[in-house]
Amino acid sequence: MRQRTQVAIIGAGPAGLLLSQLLHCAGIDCIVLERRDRAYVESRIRAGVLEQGTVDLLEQCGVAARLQREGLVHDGFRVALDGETFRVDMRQLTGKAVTIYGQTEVTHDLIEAHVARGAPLVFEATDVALHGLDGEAPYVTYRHGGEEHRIDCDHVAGCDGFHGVSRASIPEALRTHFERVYPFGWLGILADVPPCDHELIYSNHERGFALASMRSATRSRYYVQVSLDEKLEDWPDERIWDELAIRLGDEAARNMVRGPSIEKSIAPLRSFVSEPMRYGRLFLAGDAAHIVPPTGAKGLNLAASDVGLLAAALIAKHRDGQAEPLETYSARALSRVWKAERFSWWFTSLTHRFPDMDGFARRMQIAELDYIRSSQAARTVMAENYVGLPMEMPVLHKTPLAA
Ligand code: RFL
Ligand code: PHB
Repeated sequence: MRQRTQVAIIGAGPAGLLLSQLLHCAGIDCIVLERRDRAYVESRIRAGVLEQGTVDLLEQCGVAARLQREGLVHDGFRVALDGETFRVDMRQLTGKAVTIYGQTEVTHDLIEAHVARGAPLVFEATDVALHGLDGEAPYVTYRHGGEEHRIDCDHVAGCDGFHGVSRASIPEALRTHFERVYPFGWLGILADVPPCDHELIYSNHERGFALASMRSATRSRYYVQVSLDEKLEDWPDERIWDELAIRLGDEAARNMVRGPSIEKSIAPLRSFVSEPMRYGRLFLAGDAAHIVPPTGAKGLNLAASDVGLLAAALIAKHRDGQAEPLETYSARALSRVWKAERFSWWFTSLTHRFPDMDGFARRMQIAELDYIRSSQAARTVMAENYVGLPMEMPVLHKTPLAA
């Protein structure tokens, strides 16, 4: 079957789904192709912290009703050093806050919005291949339901994550990769128990990093740093709770409610950027172009900020005939990406135990944490990055001309 659309979007993660929803609101046609089935896409447990800019984008395209009802607004977070905590008051330091709302919920709401408007969203699209990206008439081929399909389009948005086909479609000689692979991972546990604190706790402990997070008032998400050779089967729930109780400190341990895990997994940590984020008529957004370690809660938010920029640029081109925003998309996106990479790398380095860490390196961490605790200027820098640097918002509707 052969189809035509303005923008072919590869990947139905948060980046692809949000882009499609924003373009739809601006009256631009697109088709989303996703390799997995809907249940799989909706069940991946990942991010939990939304910057205000991400919430604004979701609001702008009409998918924030449940988020407004159920999201938890957090004005601050805690940082612990060997069990002693201090608070970073984001609201007081920056006037902004973050919203706790799971990536699974964001994805679910976006898919529901697509289904409700009968938008073209193809799950289980296999063998997706991109063609003619450096010319005037790009097209995408894929298999679905045992048939070959072809979509002719004006632009392709590569929103297919780190392992997708989009970045790999850019000739190797034209892309440069920058990478740090960390010598540890995060073991995450999700449980239907109330959180141990009303805010998140990021803990630097002699035994390694730990994080107390949540999805709601009755669902908790915790992480402990583990070495890369650890096996999930060596971490029964009780061992994780015991380790959390040690690393998060006495107060958190006292308030921690233990319960059976409903999800448990180990994720490696990586910093990665591929430059540029454009090749001809292909534009990359989200994890397809960059990865951050989860410490700064930036991955999903960076995907959203790329998409805000890309939507604005595609709207400028398709609706107003302006080419310049698309021409400069990669450079503008990368300038924000690198700042989030820097923050995520810094926060990871400050809070984790590195295998080669000597007494000097440990004391540097302690001194820096103590400095942040005692300096409002330092806490302001941290809070400003955590709540998110400014994002560009696309204008979805033309302002009516004054009568
Ligand atoms: P995704 O979510 O990986 O979606 C890409 C989609 O593309 C599909 N795909 C293909 N489709 C068609 N053809 C192909 N050839 C395809 N190849 C792949 C995939 O099936 C998938 O559906 O990328 P996207 O949309 O860019 O979104 C990025 C975010 O998912 C990611 O950055 C965050 O989850 C990172 N992250 C966090 N980010 C935050 O902002 N705050 C957090 O608190 C946070 N915590 C986390 C995280 C990531 C984690 N893990 C597991 C990596 C915590 C963890 C543990
Ligand atoms: C989460 O709740 O999954 C979460 C929260 C904050 C982070 C990373 C992950 O920095």
